[in-house]
Amino acid sequence: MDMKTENWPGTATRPVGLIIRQKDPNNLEMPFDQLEDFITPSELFYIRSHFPKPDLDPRAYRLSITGAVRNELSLSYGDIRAMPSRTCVATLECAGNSRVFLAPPVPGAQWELGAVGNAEWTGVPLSALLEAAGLADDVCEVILEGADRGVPKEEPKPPGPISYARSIPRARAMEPDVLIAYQMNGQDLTRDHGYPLRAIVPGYYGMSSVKWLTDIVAATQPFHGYWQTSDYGYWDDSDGIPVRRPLAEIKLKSQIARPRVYERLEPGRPYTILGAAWAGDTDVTEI
Ligand SMILES: Nc1nc2c(c(=O)[nH]1)N[C@H]1C(S)=C(S)[C@@H](COP(=O)(O)O)O[C@H]1N2
Ligand SMILES: [Mo]
Repeated sequence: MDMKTENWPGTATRPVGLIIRQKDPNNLEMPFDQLEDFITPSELFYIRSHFPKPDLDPRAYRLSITGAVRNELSLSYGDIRAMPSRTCVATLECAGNSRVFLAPPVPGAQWELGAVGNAEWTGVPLSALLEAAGLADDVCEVILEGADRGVPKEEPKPPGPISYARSIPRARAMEPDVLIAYQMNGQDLTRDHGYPLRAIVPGYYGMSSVKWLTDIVAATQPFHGYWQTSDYGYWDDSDGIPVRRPLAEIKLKSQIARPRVYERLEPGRPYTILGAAWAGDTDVTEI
């Protein structure tokens, strides 16, 4: 990758900060033309929150593991920090990334290219907690629930406030890189990114990486919560009769960061095009 600044004279060489799509709750996107490295600096990492961010006191905080388990657990922040940790790099992309380019227009936050980022996450593998709790044989999904609450906007919507929650399949939950994370790029999570603890589900769109995680529930039936039916769901008609399914794996995608929109290139001068490509469960082998 060629990062020489003379290739992009109109672009600030320093990060200019996140682009505001919505304030309170914070929905901020990375100016994707500022792409520099494989790892997105935390201050340029997009923020996607459905409700105002909760202010959780790590001393009072508990993470509970309930549902179809042999031993229910209630862990403190200190308990989690004392467990063996794992660090892995994972891309988060909001399923609504690039929505602004859709024709006809689709309602929702009008993200351009920047609702995506790649960070190094540190935490405890979710599988370690599930093994300690002992999943019942018939558990099919694990529900991850956050502390943030509100009434969502899209129909059909619930009659009152609900907390943000998503489920992931049991097999995915047991994968070693699925983390209950407390650090992002070597620093404790900021409140916008889920302090004190969040899930990181590599390979899945960002909606599964539940922030401000307070409850893990082992379920013996598929979970049909709001964020996998009304929102972050799609119609799958591959079997003839369309059914509503939750979005899951990130699709293969590539984006060009530079040249930026309206950037003028000088004729006859070599120019290195810079961009990024990623995929959920498959590898990007060639661009
Ligand atoms: N509790 C909670 N977790 C959440 C959300 C939320 O609104 N509340 N938003 C989800 C969505 S849609 C995305 S794309 C990612 C964004 O993570 P980030 O804000 O750290 O970039 O968080 C997910 N986790
Ligand atoms: Mo998202």
